[in-house]
Amino acid sequence: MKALTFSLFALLSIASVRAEDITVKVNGMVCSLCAQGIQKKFKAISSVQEIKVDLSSKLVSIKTQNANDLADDKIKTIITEAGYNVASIERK
Ligand SMILES: [Cu+2]
Repeated sequence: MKALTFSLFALLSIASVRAEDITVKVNGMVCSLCAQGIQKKFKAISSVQEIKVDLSSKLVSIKTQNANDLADDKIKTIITEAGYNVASIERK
């Protein structure tokens, strides 16, 4: 029983420190300047390890250091203040 409890604890610890991939679908991005502006805003956040913007699929891919580093609300605020709209947010 002790061993099981320990394994569960170990698993949970790993889960909480693992990197997270967030895919945000953004409406309104039309050119590379839009993409660069969004990239810049997310690069300024210390927990963001990688940020990629794909204009043709309208997807912004963000990799954070830990799961839950970047809340949906925060993502929506950044995108909305930059002048675009969040269509969906997916995490894995
Ligand atoms: Cu643009």
